[in-house]
Amino acid sequence: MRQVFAQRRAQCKGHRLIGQRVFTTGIIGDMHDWIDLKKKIRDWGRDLGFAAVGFTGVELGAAEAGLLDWLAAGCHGEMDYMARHSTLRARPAELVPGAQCVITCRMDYHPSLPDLPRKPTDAVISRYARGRDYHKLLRARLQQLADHMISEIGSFGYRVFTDSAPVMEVELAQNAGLGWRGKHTLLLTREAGSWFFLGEIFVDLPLPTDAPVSAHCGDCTACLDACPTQAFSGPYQLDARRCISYLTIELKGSIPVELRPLIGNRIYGCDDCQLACPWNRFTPLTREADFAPRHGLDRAKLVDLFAWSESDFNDRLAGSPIRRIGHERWLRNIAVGLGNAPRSTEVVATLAHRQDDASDLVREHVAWALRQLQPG
Ligand code: B12
Ligand code: SF4
Repeated sequence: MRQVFAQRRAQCKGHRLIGQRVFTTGIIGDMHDWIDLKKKIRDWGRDLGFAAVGFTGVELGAAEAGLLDWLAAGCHGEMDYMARHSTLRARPAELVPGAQCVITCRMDYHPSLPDLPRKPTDAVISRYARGRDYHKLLRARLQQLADHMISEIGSFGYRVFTDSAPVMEVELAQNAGLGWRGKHTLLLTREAGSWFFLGEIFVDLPLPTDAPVSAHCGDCTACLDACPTQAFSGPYQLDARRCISYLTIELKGSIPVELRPLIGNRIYGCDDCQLACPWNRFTPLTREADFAPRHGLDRAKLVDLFAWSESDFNDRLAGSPIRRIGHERWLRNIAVGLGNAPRSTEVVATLAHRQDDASDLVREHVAWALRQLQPG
């Protein structure tokens, strides 16, 4: 096989340098070789923990108009990185010149432990963030998949991504037949709902592409109806500025006062639209031990997490995606949760302990929470 692909590469029309890697273009190959390679990539992908692997071209068509409309309406809020490379995001061939195919991979993260019933004084952290940061894990696995390909066919041009570059991951995965887009905008599959991450390898190989699958949402609007902050302006249209995931993770400053009561006890991300989706009732559990909840993050109490010092936060959340928001925003989010909890001596005393915090942001949210808890 290596020899066959070496001959193919000898037929190359040109090459281009991307990072440290030579990107070859115009490889002419026998379709059977590519089909055979594609099957092997799927098998290696499965062995590496990817529940599904799909192949698509580099054209995103109408997605660019959808993205530009979304940005023009300001739905990205403070996520400047979304606006920064807007057209590049919708044009994979410009992001990685020479790329001919995108190999898109799904890794399931649904935790193996069932969720305990949560009280309003408990902290709710979204499922994807309770274990190890998926960015590093997925990236390493995608690299391993690329390494398998190199051992099989020799060097070729590629780049791996997961949530790390201007890439429209859901759109690519949808085009590659990994699932259909739910009305909550996430990718959905019959067998795994939406509890998974996506990652890609852009390659300069003319691998045959897969066909998209049909959508199976029908008239259901459970995800749209379940959103605590009414963040959907319609099916497939999310105003991120109202989404709890944005408010607790991406937003750096003060959380809009009118949205605070709607956030409840969700202190990092939000799973409600996914929890409401009927397709998520039958999802397989993750095979990755690294995604298992750490430090009891699936059952922690707000008052306990609010007591963490900055060094507790940094030590306990080393390797967790939560660490990137920093201790200040962590306290901001928990203060909102405490302000939404039922009044009790413990909750008031816990908040009062931080009413003179060095951070303006924390002080302001603590003062709001204490006002919320005033009797009468
Ligand atoms: C920015 C971002 C966010 C933002 C905005 C989310 C959003 N929906 O745009 C915020 C911070 C809110 C967010 C939240 C979450 N995110 Co996020 N996020 C991203 C990111 C970085 C970019 C998404 C993007 O391009 N948005 C821009 C808008 C324009 O895109 P869009 O919604 O896809 O818009 C299209 C549709 O509206 C469509 N459209 C318009 N009208 C119509 C009509 C029809 C009929 C159809 C079919 C389509 C359609 O056209 C638009 C353009 O194509 C991706 C990673 C990546 N690089 O792709 C992860 C990603 C989408 N997020 C992910 C996750 C897990 C989440 C959360 C579940 C995390 C959590 N538990 O808190 C929540 C879910 C919230 C939700 N319902 O979307 C996963 C989703 C995996 C999956 N199963 O799909 C991704 C892919 C990250 C990853 N690598 O795994 N996220
Ligand atoms: S993640 Fe939560 S807040 Fe965001 S759209 Fe879904 S249900 Fe609404």
